Amino acid sequence: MSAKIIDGKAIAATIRGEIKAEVEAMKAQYNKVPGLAAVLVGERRDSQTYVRMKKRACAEVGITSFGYDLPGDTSQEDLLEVVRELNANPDVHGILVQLPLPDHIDEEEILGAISLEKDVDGFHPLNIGRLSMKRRDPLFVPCTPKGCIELLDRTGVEIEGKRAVVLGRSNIVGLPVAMLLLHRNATLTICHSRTKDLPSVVREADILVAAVGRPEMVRGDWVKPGVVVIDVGVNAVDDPTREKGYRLVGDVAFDEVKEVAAAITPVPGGVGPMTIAMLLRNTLDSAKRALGME
Ligand code: NAP
Ligand code: L37
Repeated sequence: MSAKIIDGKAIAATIRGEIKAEVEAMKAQYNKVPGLAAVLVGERRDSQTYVRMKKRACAEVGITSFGYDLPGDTSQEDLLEVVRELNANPDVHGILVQLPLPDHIDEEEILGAISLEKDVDGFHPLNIGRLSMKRRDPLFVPCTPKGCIELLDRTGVEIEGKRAVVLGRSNIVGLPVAMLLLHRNATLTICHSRTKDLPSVVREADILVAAVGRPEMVRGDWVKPGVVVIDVGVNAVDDPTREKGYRLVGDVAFDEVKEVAAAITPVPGGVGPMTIAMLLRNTLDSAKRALGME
């Protein structure tokens, strides 16, 4: 039997529709719309693509976006100054500093300088700290992890009591998504590059979240029948038959795993669009909070 395909693209479009309606209501009632500042440092092609997609998504739902494209040799102090300006700008409700930053930048200091109330990526150390503890509400939850949970919820997948396995422990995906699964009462295993006998650990999963950045690493015979798979990986692999010369694949061998799983997200069209929808959601929530609508 072939798995249900979890259509992240369609679910994200539904969520954008919900956000658009709320933005219109805000405009009608307060004559204000949410604003998002997207700060990009340097010329990484993937980051440029994602920031462009984020700005386009803002426009679609009526959120104003402010783009800051800074050269790769921007100094720590100049970047801090941009963040401080945005903190002080009342039309900006969300500040996104696209990661990764160039090596000479102290990422922790930059993320810590973002006003807590505008930290729509949820990477401020205080928001991360709250995310990691019981009954401490972060003001914002990181977008990709939040999108993974939203996909499970909107697909009707129960999390409580399930064996969840997360592949990867990065600050932006693996670790925060693990925290969210734990808060939802999954029994959690986190795997990483030093994990021994990965396939046997993966085989225990009722819910598998893959965020390793290794194209099609998870094979069909690694997973338990009936598993629900959230594939966060976005990996470009050479493909001369495509116009661009490459195609995107996940961390999971989709064609194999879909024959064993109960449900699976595709790449593209799975988690990626949800990341952007959650950014819009966080920005709207921030603007509502600023207007005292919550
Ligand atoms: P990352 O910072 O490179 O972290 C990768 C994690 O995977 C690390 O914890 C690493 O272990 C682990 N790992 C690497 N190779 C492994 C292996 N062979 N076996 C087991 N674990 C292994 O990556 P990331 O930023 O979390 O991103 C992961 C993937 O998600 C990438 O493909 C990225 O493009 C994608 N992504 C997608 C979205 C989206 O919106 N869809 C958003 C962000 C990222 P160690 O900790 O031991 O090094
Ligand atoms: N919020 N997200 C936030 N902050 C950051 O600092 N790095 C980073 C981040 N990551 C990010 O934006 N990732 C991301 C990855 C994939 C998509 C969007 C965002 C996405 O939409 N991917 C599409 C395919 C895109 C393409 O064709 O190139 C998909 O369907 O998966």
